[in-house]
Amino acid sequence: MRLLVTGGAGFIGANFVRATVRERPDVRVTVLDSLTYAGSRESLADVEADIRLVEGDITDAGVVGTLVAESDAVVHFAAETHVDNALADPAPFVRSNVVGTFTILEAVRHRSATKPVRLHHVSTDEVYGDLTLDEPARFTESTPYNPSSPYSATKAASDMLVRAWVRSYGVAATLSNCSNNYGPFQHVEKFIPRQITNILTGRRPKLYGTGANVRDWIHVDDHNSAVWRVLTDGAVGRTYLIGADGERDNLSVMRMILRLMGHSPDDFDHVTDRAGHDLRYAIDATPLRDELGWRPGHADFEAGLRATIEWYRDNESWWGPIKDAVETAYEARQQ
Ligand code: NAD
Ligand code: TDX
Repeated sequence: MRLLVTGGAGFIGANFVRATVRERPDVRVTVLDSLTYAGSRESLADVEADIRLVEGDITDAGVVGTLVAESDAVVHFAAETHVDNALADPAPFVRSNVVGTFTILEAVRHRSATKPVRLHHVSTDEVYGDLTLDEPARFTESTPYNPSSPYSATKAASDMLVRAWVRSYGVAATLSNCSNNYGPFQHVEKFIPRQITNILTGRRPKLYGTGANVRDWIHVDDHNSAVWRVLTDGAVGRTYLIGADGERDNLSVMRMILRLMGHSPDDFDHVTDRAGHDLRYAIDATPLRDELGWRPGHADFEAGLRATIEWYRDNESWWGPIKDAVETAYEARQQ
């Protein structure tokens, strides 16, 4: 299989590419990534010889058309992904997430007229908006879309484009909406790596608001094994929700990080809350488990978090050069 992976130099994409090279020697991987602040060649350094890395933009119809024409399947991860950045400047989110996905869909549509191309679109549970803290409900594939932030609104728009291209043009696409990922190679702007690297650099961890907000954590390798399962066995046109029953409030995750790193449980600062901060996300992944037989391999969150802390301890050369600039930007927003 010739597989095009957009956003393969980002957090989830790089882990996906590395796992694919490791576990599927029959797959020839091409990565298309514009190497924004969130993309890093170093995340692919030890598989560089096994893949082709093309530095290019998903809104560039020329490069996208050429690469799609050379591929049997496309897994589309590329996006602007940080909610706080979207609140500060939504323009790149509209461009990359909406126009970028449109560009990929058009390339797949045109190529499919002469040769079938399979597309998998990677999306987020944030398209469903949020749940209250005290209800038992979880998101399912029939939960109405109700995005809160500029980020989730652009991801919702991209999902709608994919669904319309399936229905109107017969594009052979699947979609997945996953909960919060954690693991190695995640940018230090995100919650878990930010706190770990704050402690490692002698800064105090930062909690938005009271920390009552709940996220449904999944290890990045479990997200990626589910993406592979959907790509190989999923029904075209279907949406699969990906989650591993990992609901935890932010304060508990903060305290677990502090304990695992040998600090006292109150050794953090409360900072300005995020505007429009979604309260709770929770995924019901029953169809993925029952219909496709998928199971997560990293059900023990504490063990996964401990390994992630070790990874950041051992890989300061990967995150060290960008850490100060990220914290300076947060400080300017009093976060
Ligand atoms: P990331 O920000 O770490 O990486 C995104 C990658 O896309 C980067 O390498 C960046 O250079 C690239 N990119 C951005 N705009 C581009 C463009 N216009 N052209 C080419 N490349 C571009 O993101 P991530 O956390 O790895 O997320 C990957 C995907 O998974 C996204 O679609 C995101 O919405 C989705 N997702 C993420 C999570 C999560 O918890 N991180 C959860 C569910 C879904
Ligand atoms: O310093 C922080 N302190 C804090 O309390 C940061 C950076 C975040 N938070 C809170 C906000 C959220 O409730 O932690 C939670 C997680 O924050 P993020 O890591 O920014 O993730 P989130 O906003 O939940 O979105 C993530 O999961 C869904 C990804 O960034 C998205 O790309 C994905 O779609």
